[in-house]
Amino acid sequence: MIRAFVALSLPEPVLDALATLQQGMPAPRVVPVENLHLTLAFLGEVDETALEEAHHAFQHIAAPGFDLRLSGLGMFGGARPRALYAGVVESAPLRHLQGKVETAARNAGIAIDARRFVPHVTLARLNAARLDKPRMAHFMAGRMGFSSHAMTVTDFRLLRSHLGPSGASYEELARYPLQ
Ligand code: 3AM
Repeated sequence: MIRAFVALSLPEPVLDALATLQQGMPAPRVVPVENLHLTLAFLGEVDETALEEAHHAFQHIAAPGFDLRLSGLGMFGGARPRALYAGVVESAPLRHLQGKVETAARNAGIAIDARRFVPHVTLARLNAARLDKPRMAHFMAGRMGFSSHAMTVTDFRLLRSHLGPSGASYEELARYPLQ
């Protein structure tokens, strides 16, 4: 079985801005800069045949390239925060592409989470029990105005996730150009 997901990679200037944003973050597990990405669909643990089929479907996705900008900060998990992320400025072409990726994966027999897509770039994973809430609130308040440069999205990627004791490492399996 292969643990895989589909994501957008981020250009160097945006990665630099996110690395700066991560400085001093009161979080136990800050995502290493080489792992920062914008997930379009988490495929989960899939067998090679299903992945091959999904890959074939992704190759046939026709969608235009587009510009995107990251903005603001948010947390997932409600009362039990589990991740801190950079938000994404609302983008119809991003939603269009994400919908196509999700449909292609489903048509290949892969069960995708039915929850509404919330575009984000995870910056740190949190431990709710050990979170210093006042410190985090202060950290976030000072950085809510965060905004990245616009970036041009020209492709999306199929990534394999290797889980290890020191966190995940990602391996690029395929790259799909946009029009
Ligand atoms: O884009 P981020 O980093 O937020 O959290 C995992 C990561 O998302 C997510 O897939 C991305 C690549 O690992 N992920 C992991 N397990 C998941 C699951 N069971 C999941 N997303 C949904 N359901």
